[in-house]
Amino acid sequence: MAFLLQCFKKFPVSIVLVFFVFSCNDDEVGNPVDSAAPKIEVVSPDINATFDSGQDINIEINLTDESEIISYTIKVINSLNQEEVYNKNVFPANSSANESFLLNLEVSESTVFNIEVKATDDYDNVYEDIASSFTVNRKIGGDLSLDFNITYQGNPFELFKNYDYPSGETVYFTRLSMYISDLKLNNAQGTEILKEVDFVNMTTFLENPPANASVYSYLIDNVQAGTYNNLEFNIGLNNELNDSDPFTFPTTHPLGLSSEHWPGWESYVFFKLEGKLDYEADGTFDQDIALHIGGEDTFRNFTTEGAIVIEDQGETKVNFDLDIHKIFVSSTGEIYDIISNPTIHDLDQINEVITLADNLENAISN
Ligand SMILES: [Ca+2]
Ligand SMILES: [Ca+2]
Repeated sequence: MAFLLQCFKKFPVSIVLVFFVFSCNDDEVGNPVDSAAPKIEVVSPDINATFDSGQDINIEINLTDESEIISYTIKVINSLNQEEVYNKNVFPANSSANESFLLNLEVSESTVFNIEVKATDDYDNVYEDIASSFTVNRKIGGDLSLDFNITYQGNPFELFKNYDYPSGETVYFTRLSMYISDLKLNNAQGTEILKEVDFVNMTTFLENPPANASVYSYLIDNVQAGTYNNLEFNIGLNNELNDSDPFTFPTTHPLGLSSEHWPGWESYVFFKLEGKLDYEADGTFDQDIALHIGGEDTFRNFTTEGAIVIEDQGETKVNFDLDIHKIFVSSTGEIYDIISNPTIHDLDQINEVITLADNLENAISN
């Protein structure tokens, strides 16, 4: 109002009116004729409707106002982790609007989703609320946990802890990571593919594992219930996956991790065990260790024995032992020469890589 009074003081009325029409926003002066916020009607789904994971959900919302809706935002938010699964902002400049879209949501536990709407009319009246909610139930099936009990000569394995190397040196380790691929369950009816490829980095877990045992659990949700003859996976990538170019994948994809790819070998690094070596076991660590496995045909297949039963809504564990010490000693007792080949970084070390891959195969048992 002070601004308007200024207008009247300075200019003749006719000029002020023209000035007023072009420069003074109509919702800032006089008495608003509209004091009600826009009205929101969620046509679909019904309030508190329930859906199955992976089922199409049709969402339809009508917005109306006695004047004009200048903007609205519709968000659908996962109430458990606050993730926005839908977010749209519109400037309709109309007294009504309709928003209709399809969502397909997959969840591993029963989850409430909130439809949050904010709508503003041209008198600055605002509707901002949860307009409706619905629930998505978890998929039918069970959880499968691959539990790797990681040891060094029978003791729980952890990083930054000194161990005796089989030829008398002292070692400690700083990193353990691997690719797994073609993870599947087999039975007479066929094959249930659980994971084509994944990058499993155990490093953080092994820096500070539980005191009693270093059991790393790799969890797969929503596995089709049934009785399976065995579970199968590779450590490393089959040759076809290994021909991938990391730069053609997003960095969130396991094959998009360029730091896990060796351009010189045209291969991903299937397995990384890194640390330090103390030659004389005198307390001073002298040499970096980087035992990397990769290259064509150096992936290794693991197949479990005994039936695996997946119960709907249940959790099934499959136990593996991984003895790190066995990576350095072959099944015939030959010790890996860590003094000559503490790091793998050259194409002419393929024999050492194959030795390590074979030893790794022998180090994992089910
Ligand atoms: Ca209104
Ligand atoms: Ca030393």
